[in-house]
Amino acid sequence: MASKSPAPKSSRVSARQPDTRISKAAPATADLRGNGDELQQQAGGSHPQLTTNQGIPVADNQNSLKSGGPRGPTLLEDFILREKITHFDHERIPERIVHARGSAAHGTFELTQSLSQYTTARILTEVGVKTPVFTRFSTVAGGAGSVDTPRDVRGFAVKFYTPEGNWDLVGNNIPVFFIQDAMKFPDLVHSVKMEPDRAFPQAASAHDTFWDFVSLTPETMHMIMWAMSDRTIPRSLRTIEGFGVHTFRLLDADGNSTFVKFHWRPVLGIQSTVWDEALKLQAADNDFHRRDLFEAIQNGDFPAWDLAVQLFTEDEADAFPFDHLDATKLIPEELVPLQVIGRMTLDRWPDNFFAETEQVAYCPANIVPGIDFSNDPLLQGRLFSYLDTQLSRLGGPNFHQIPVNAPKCPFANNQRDGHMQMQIPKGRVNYEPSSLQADSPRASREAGYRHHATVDDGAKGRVRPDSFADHYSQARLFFRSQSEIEQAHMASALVFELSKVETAHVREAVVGHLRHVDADLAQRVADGLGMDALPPAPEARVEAKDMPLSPALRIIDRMRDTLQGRCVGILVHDGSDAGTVKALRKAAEADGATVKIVAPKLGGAKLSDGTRLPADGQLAGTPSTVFDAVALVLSADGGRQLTREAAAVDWVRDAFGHLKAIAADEGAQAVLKAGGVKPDGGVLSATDTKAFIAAAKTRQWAREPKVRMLA
Ligand code: HDE
Repeated sequence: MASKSPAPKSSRVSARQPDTRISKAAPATADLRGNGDELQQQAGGSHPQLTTNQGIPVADNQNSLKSGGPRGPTLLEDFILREKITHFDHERIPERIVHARGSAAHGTFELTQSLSQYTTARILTEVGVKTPVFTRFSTVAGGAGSVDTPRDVRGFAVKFYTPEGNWDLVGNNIPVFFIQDAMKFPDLVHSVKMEPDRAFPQAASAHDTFWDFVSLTPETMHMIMWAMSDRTIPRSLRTIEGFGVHTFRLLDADGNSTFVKFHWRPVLGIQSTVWDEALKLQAADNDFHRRDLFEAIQNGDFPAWDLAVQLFTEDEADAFPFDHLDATKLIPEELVPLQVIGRMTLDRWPDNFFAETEQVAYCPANIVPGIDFSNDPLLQGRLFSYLDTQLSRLGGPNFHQIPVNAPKCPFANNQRDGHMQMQIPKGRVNYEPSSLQADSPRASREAGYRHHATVDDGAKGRVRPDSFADHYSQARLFFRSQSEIEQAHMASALVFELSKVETAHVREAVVGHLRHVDADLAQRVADGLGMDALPPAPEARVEAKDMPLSPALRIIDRMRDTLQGRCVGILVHDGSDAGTVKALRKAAEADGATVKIVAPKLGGAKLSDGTRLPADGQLAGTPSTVFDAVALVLSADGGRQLTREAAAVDWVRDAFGHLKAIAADEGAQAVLKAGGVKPDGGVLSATDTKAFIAAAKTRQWAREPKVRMLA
């Protein structure tokens, strides 16, 4: 097209003074040489015409339009360049103030047990129906470009596209929260985000402002116990639990209410990392969790979670020794058992990260008939916040029309216009009541959303109920319910975090609170910090009470011994024994593991039988931190060579330190020795595949005291 246009004046001028360094024959009109066609041969297939956003076909997507020959100035007239750059300039939208970094997937939810006795919600009563879902997992504190494995709470947000509208269950992987009242949320978040004057640390709670806030806000203590547990350093997104956190209501056809708490249980079971491993993963693979979820779905290894509920009446709630409206409290499973009612399976990675994962807008206020809110003051604040933040994040009131946010059932009302209106409403009626148009939408009492007729008759006031005043009993319950090893991890996590706090009085104040939680814990943390004496405990409004312990709150005991969802790395070099590699791979894959080959060069290794085994990862870029168990199959010469390769020595040192099973053959012993690996039940012969597979299904917890000084 452009070549047919007459030569612009400026070009004609420059054509008289051609740039001799490039070509004397520089054409006077737009030049299509080098328009990139020659670069694009490899893709094959048939490609649609590249156009501008106005549909104008583009002839050259490599060169801007210049006047005065190839080295002349670019013309403002170049509407193709301007449109392309302008669009690019606006490609970013504000990231979420919290939960900015996330990964998501499409899937379905299938109800297996009807709750029709308690609710009219079709999503909770129609057994066997597959409801589409979109689920986004996130870290909380870091920015969108931060890493996947900091110590942090994980968001677990599910959008159910039900036939009665979208229901968003916007939860976390921890069943309680830091604060009780929405009024404190901006303070909490400001304190944990990077400090405002220095703009660090990124994606970390280990700094003064966060612990300052904690030390002055005792209601955080229960959540702090969870945050310091291995729950916040998960192995993968596929192995986290999810919780709706707040108490919600289910409503039957007569408007009767039953309280409900929602839980997601990963079918793979819970798995966590150890802290040193989580730290090193930040260097090994920023996208560790995102990549794991992506690869699992691409491989057809679809992650799944059971949805379970805890149901209880108002009378039962009144008898609890805590307030079910307080989001810093959980309801022990031993008190109200969980009932599994369905399963969510994630089976499709989004086609486009921005369009779906970034633009998805969850809102706890998106709720369907038959489910209702409770008076939890944290929940009530959330009902306002999400829509409000999305108005600025997504630029206007029509973001519900973005495909990932739009309901999959018909929706109609008289809301009109606004930025980015994508629909073209027909007719003259955009109001109600109206009598002019037969198909204008009307409300209906039968199908419409009904609220629970809650009666609240107290006085107005900015108050916190007395029933919210016990900040330590459940913190104690959680800590004391953990296994010994988990308690040691928690104490060590507290020591790590507080060691990053520069201000002595903040460290002391936190340890003071810990005395209310558990005297032994406080002492261990004080010792770990090198304190000479225990700081005083602050006055507690309500002293901690001992509650019956809840073993269901542990995770190490509850981890499934399995290779499903786990990855085994095999380190090879030229001369590695082909039979051993083959047998290890076969055994690990038979048990459900993914196997990856690591070699000094990506081209792989020439094995003992002369075959070449390509590597999935180059040794220097594939540390053992990314695997759950490792094997080394090396010839004597290969082993000797790798003792001089720091990446190989670190490979075994870290695998050992991270409590992983290690299989090694004769040739690999030299590397084990160089890495300081001491024989134990988790260090096995590479030819004893059975023993290795058994050990690879779990971590070698008994090894931990030998490799780490835990608090
Ligand atoms: Fe959120 N939260 N939150 N939150 N939250 C947001 O909404 C907020 C809370 C949770 O993958 C924001 O669209 C307030 C508890 C998840 O897109 C914002 C309060 C729980 C996600 C917001 C809370 C959550 C968010 C930021 C206290 C667990 C990510 C961007 C009153 C039950 C959803 C956005 C996704 C996101 C506000 C407390 C979970 C600012 C005011 C408790 C999983 O609206």
